[in-house]
Amino acid sequence: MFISMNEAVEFLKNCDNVYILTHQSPDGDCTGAGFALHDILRNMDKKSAVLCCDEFPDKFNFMTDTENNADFTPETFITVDVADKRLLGKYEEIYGDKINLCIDHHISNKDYAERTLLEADSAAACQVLYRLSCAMGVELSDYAACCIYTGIATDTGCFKFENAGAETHRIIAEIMYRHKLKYADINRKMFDIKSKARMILESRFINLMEEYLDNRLIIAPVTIDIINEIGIDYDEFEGLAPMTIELDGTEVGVLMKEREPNIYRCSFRSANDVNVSEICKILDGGGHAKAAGCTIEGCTLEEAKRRIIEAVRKVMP
Ligand SMILES: [Mn+2]
Repeated sequence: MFISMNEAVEFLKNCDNVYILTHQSPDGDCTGAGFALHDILRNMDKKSAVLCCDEFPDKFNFMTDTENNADFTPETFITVDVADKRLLGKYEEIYGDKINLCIDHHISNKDYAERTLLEADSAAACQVLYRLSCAMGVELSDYAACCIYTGIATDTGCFKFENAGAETHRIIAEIMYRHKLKYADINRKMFDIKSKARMILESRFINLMEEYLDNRLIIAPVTIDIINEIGIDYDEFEGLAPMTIELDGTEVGVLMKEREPNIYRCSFRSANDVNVSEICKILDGGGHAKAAGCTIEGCTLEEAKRRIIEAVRKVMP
C-alpha cells in the first residue's frame, strides 16, 4: 500500500528494533539511505541495524564504518531504495514478506511492502529520506548529511543526469549550508578514483561494445572469463554502464555483467527518449526511464543478447 509522507512519519516515530535492508550490489544511494536512516533512528533512541546480502564496497567506508550491530530481535523491517523484494538477494526468503515500510524512488516499485513511501520524481532514495527527516522535524547529524549527499550525488551521476532538478539542487544547497561536508572528497572517492583493474576494463571497453539495430543499441557483455582475466571485483562496475551510451548515435546501451555462469546482470541506459524501464519490464526487471536493470539467467550469452535486442525493438520507435 502506498502511503503519504505523514503516515511514514507516524510509522517511524512509533517503530523500534529495526532492521534496515538495502538492495544487493549496494550502491551509494541504498548505502547512504540505509546508514542515514540508521543514524536518525539511533538518535531517537531506537535500536536499528543496516543489513545487505552483499558486502558494502570499501569506498563506502566513510558511511559504513559506524556502530552497526544486528544482535537484537528485530520487530520492524524497512527497505530503502529496493523496488522489488527479489533485490534483497538471499535475504528475500527470510525478510521479503515481512517488510513493514519501503522508502523508494523507483517508478517500477512492486508495492511488496506493508507500506511504501514512493516518490518517483525524487532523484534518489536519499532525497526521499531527506524530505522525511524534515517532515519528522529531526536535525540530521553531519554524518547522516554526508550519507544523504553521497546517495544523491551517486544517483544523479554527480548532478549530471536529468533527475538532478531544482528540488535536488535546493536540498543539496540546504545540506551544504547546514552541515560540514567534504563534498569534493566524496565526489573524488565516488567518481574519480579507480583501481588499475577498472582502468584496464575501461581501456578495453570499445572492443566489448557490439552495435545492433542500426547502431542505435550498444551491448557490452563482460563475461566471467574477462572478469577473471582482468581481476576486477564486481563492486568496481559502478558507473561503468553510462559508457555504453557515450558513442554518438547510441539510443540504448546495455552493460551485461556475468555474475555467475550464465547469470547476467544487465544495466540499461537511455541516451534520449527511449524508456529503458519499459524495456526492463519486458525482461522481468525495472528501474527508471533513463537507467534500469534486469537479470537474465539460464541461457547462453547469445540467447541473452537476443532477448535484449527483441525487448529493445519492442519499445524503441
Ligand atoms: Mn536509488
